Amino acid sequence: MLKSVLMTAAAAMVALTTMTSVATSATVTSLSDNFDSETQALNYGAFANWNVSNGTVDVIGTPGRFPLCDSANCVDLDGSTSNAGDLTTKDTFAAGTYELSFRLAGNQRRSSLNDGVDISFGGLIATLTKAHNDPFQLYTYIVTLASADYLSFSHAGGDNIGLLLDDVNVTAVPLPAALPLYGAGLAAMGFVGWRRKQKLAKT
Ligand SMILES: [Ca+2]
Ligand SMILES: [Ca+2]
Ligand SMILES: [Ca+2]
Repeated sequence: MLKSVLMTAAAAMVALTTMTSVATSATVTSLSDNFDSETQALNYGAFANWNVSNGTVDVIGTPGRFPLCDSANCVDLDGSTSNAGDLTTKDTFAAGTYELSFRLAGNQRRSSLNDGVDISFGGLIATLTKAHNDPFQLYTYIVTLASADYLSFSHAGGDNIGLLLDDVNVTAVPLPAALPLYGAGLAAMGFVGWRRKQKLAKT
C-alpha cells in the first residue's frame, strides 16, 4: 500500500516536472507567423512567438504606423533605440530537417544605410543585405538541425531604419523528399546570384 502511494507520488512529481519544463521551453516542429495579430508599436517586445534581445524592433503596418508593409503588419528589424534587434523564437525546433521561408524587403525609407541581417538556425545560414527600395522577396532554405535550436534574425547596426520582415514559416520536411528540393534551392540561389552579377556588370 505504502509502496503504491509512493509510486503514485513519484509519478505525479515526474508529470509536474515535465509540465514545468514544457511551459518554460517548448520544442516544436513548425511555426507560421505573419505578425498580423501583434500590436503596431515602436520597440515592441510582446510577440507571441519571439523574444527581442540585444536591441529593439518595431511592429509597423498598413493601415497605421508607417504603412510600409505590403499586407497588414511586418517587423522593422532595427527598432527605435539606435540598436538593431535580435528577434529569436521563444521555442526551439527539434532536431530534423525543415523548410524555412520568410519575406524580406529593403527599409523603404532611406538609401545608403547598409542594412543587413544574419539568419541563424542551427548556426548561421545566411547574411542578407538589401537596397532601401527593394520590394518584399520570398526566401526559402532547407535546413537540417543536428540538435534542437532557435531561429533568429539579427540585424546589423542601429540607425533606427532596418530591413522589413514578414511571413516567417517553418515546416518539417521528411529527409528523402528534402534532397531534390535542396538541390533545386541551391541551383535557384546560384542562378539568382549569377543574374545579379550580370545586372551589376551592366550598370
Ligand atoms: Ca504581415
Ligand atoms: Ca525602426
Ligand atoms: Ca539600418
